[in-house]
Amino acid sequence: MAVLDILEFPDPRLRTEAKPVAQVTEATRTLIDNMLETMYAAPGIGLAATQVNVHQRLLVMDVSDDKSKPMVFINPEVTVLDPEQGEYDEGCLSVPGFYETVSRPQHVRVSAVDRNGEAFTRELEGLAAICLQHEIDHLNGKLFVDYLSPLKRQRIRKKLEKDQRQRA
Ligand code: QAP
Ligand code: CO
Repeated sequence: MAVLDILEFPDPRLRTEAKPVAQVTEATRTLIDNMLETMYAAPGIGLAATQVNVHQRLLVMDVSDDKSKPMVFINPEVTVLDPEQGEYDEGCLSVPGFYETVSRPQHVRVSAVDRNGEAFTRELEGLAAICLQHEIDHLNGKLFVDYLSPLKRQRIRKKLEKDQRQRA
């Protein structure tokens, strides 16, 4: 297994729309394992393939307290079950050091394919529902900073560009 490099805002590759996974193969499972290792190493609770510069519709999450419940969603499709929105202070491994309040539906149903290529459907609530929607946004080239005011987004961009220049 391997820890992968994570793209950081405002890298334009984060704006790529990911393509559906046509077939779940050994290579897909290796990517999933590497994404889980990358997420746990960070540490984070969710990671989309887009963030590791793989533009396939695939994401991993683990919102359990003891990091014992990895979840994998391939070609996920979400239906909102309760349109009531809740606020949560979201962060993102591609926007390190920043947490801002975002509103999203708190109760969704997701249909997806698992690591064995089997279709499944489940309902998610609370943080899991929020995290899933955040990760699906990545697959559509969208970031949580897109929900903030242009001024806040600009401030975050300037700070991260500076950090990235200092590291280069
Ligand atoms: C997405 O984000 C998420 O800034 C997953 O310095 C987060 O795992 C959805 C992280 C919150 C909903 C609520 C962020 C790690 C991890 C940072 C993450 C950082 C180190 C973010
Ligand atoms: Co993110």
